[in-house]
Amino acid sequence: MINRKRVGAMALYGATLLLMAVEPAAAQSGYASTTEGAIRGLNSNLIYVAVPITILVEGILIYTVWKYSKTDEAKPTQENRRLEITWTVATAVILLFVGVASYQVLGNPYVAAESQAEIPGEAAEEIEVYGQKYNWNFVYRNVSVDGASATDVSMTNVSIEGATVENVTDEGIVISGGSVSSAGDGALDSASLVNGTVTAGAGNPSQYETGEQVRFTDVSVSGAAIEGASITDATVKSTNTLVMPKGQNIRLNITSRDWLHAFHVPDLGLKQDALPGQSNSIVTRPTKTGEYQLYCAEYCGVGHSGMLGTVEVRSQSNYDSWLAQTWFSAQG
Ligand SMILES: [Cu+2]
Repeated sequence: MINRKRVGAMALYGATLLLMAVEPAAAQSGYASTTEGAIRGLNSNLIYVAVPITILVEGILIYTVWKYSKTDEAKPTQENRRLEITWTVATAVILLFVGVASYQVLGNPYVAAESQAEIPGEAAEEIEVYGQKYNWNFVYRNVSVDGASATDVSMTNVSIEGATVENVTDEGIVISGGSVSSAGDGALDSASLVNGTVTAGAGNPSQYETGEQVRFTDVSVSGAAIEGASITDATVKSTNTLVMPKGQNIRLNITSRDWLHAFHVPDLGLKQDALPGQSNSIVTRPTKTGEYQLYCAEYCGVGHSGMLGTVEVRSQSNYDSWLAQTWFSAQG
């Protein structure tokens, strides 16, 4: 019943399975994040195992039904120790493969829930995620951006140096050029103002003439275009749109402001409970730019089905300009 060829084939199959188990990273390319790659890679590795087994078992079953369907006198089954040992060992090898492969993915820092483990590559960028009835809020802390541009900027509490007066209107003084710095929270270190309207408060001259070079302190700016902005230690916020840079490790610290929600982005392989009073982390590295659907995956009330969001994965430079534009937009 059992011969050398069969033992050889079994050993080869087992060795292949174990080889695949130790190299799950090979299946990672083409996925939208490292997390999705690890999870779907495991799934396809298990399919490589399951499909041949299914074909083998079904094949034997169909062959047996066909071959013995016309036998009038059925003979009792004889004990076959070698066959029994073969299927026991084969099953053990398969289970070992499933165990090793699964353990590697479950222990992977991009997959493990509550991961505080060291992640490969550079330090992770941290984004706070807040679930609440019925939307998602995101807070990006310690944001530093250099050389960013923004349009339609409104700011208060800024100083402007070396600007030229273009016009004086009822709204304020239209200026061009000049370097801007923030007298407020210090997040804006410097920037060039291309044009904009300023409202000069107390401490500034009351009369301005066209063509005059001016210096303002503590003024409000509206409708300005900004270039070359250097922002440090800023806090940026967004609602229902989570923006992440491609190719960077991101740690999402997920919590809730009221009760149970769950952060779920299937196409990035991300899922984590949002619990009040507790921060659950997941780490990932997006590998493809694009938009991905975010769901709340924990029934949380009448607005649950509408508790949706978008995850935008952008290139690093695109991400930086988004951070700057969003920060400037929040200053007015
Ligand atoms: Cu919810």
